[in-house]
Amino acid sequence: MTHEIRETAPPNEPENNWRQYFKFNTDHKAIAVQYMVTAFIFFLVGGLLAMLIRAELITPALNVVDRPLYNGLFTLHGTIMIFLWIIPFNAGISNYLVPLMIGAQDMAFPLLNAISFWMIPPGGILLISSFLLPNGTAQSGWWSYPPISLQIPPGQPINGECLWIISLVIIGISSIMGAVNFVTTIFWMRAPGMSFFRMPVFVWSALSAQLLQLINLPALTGALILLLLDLNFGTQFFKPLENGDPIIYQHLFWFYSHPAVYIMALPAFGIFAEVLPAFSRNPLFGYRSLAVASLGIALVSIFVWVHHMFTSATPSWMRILFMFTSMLVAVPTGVKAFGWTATIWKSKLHLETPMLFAMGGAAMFLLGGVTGVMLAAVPFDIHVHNTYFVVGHFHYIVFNTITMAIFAAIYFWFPKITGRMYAEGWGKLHFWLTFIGANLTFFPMLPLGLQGMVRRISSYDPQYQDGNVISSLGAFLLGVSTLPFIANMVGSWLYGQRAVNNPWHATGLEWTTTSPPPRNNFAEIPVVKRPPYDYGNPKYSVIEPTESDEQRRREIWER
Ligand code: HEM
Ligand SMILES: [Cu+2]
Repeated sequence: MTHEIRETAPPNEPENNWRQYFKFNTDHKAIAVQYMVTAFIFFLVGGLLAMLIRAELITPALNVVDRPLYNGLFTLHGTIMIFLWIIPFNAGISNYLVPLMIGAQDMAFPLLNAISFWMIPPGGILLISSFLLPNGTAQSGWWSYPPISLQIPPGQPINGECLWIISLVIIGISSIMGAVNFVTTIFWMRAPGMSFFRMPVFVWSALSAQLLQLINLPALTGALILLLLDLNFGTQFFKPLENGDPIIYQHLFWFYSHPAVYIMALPAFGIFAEVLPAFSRNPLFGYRSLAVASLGIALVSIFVWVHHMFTSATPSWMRILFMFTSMLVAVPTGVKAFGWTATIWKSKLHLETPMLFAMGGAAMFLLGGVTGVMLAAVPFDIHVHNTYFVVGHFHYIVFNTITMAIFAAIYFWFPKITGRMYAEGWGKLHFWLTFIGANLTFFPMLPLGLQGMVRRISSYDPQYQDGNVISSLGAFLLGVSTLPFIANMVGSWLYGQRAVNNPWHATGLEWTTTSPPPRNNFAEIPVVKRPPYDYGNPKYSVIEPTESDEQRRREIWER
């Protein structure tokens, strides 16, 4: 695909516009960039911790860090990647796209939006600073199960565990406020003619994910506050020796944290649904089913959390019930995967960087999903629970699928966000390093887990060394892969060629406005006359707006 180049800056490009990103700003587009860049910085920190973990695991013996520090490394790695990378990045990309895609001028509550963002950096810095405490950071994994989380590190009122809890509560409140904003925006801010079944699938996915935040996140935030009371204020909600019940914590934790898995994955599915049609120049196959499947996945995912607790003395009726519901998620998920495949089937593919990342991510989701269904089977899970098989499974999802989708999104909307083109060669280099690195890192974990290597250990039996060496080398390659990405992003934003409004010839309202869009997104409120993804369908361009569309447009303009 070739794209035309614009010679001069679009008229709306503010002078020195980088300054807007360092200020308290209520423009959803600036907030979006703030979220995404902040999340990426946390991704680099989380990645650094991962490389330390992999450096320790390259040999069976304990030789790089001591055990408490190793515990801290994997605890903060997981926490950062989930709560400071994927979730805030999704808040960022959704912030950018949702108002543009539904033809709104901003989010429903711009001030609340800015406040939600500004809670993330202090939350994250607080978390990371806990490494500096005398007894170190939290050590009980990203689940923070009691009683372990109440035992180490012990002692003084300000300890790693306490900072971990406080920072997660801050981030949690930010996400709940964000969810209120997204749901309200999608329900009430759509442009004339933008009915629910004209919304792009990305908007459906964002809606489903944010509904889950709204329904499930309060359970975790509440549980964490109880945990803090147990830790520092002498209550015994979760202390087994004092009639507390640690299993209740597990339920509250997974009641949020399984849906969290889909809060992370749904926007990625939405990204695939935008990128795959654009680069195969085909309408999205089964648009309505894919849109509704987002809600279906969200709904079922509320009822599967006990599959993380099959070995927590869970009664057998409960195991069977949750085994069934967990397998049920595969149905709407399968609808999605089928839709993506059928979209690109037999079409002429344009293999630019966003498409490579989308196809790579969607393909690797196959392995992530299939290993998930395997784990949902109780007899299988009992054998591999707490082994590297689980670590392999969820990394095929969180890295190989979701992080790949995030990169697809960054490249795809980079011209829109910055008004400049990225460098294609560097993008492709980034893709291949990432794709190869990701598989080298995470594939060996599946056989290692099946052979019995347990997770969260810093030294292991020498029989597992070969797989671990491959995995560690892959992880270092992933570290290297971010270098061309960063160089490309910074260099292209500063010196890249100017981008036209719609460099990919994509459909979707965001491509009808300038790159970057003006403060209120559109020169005039659009009236939507066509379904999304009408690639190559001339029929729709002749429908004229009706009288009531015009009326509604005037109302919005005057408000
Ligand atoms: C779609 C995106 C998915 C994501 C992001 C995801 C993510 C995760 C994560 C993070 C864990 C690890 C929890 C932990 O032990 O620390 C996990 C475990 C698990 N996943 Fe998935 N998963 C996905 C899909 C699935 C599917 C489709 C199923 C089943 C139908 C599934 C079933 C399981 C099970 C049973 C476990 C627990 C294994 C154990 O701890 O023994 N997952 N998943
Ligand atoms: Cu789960």
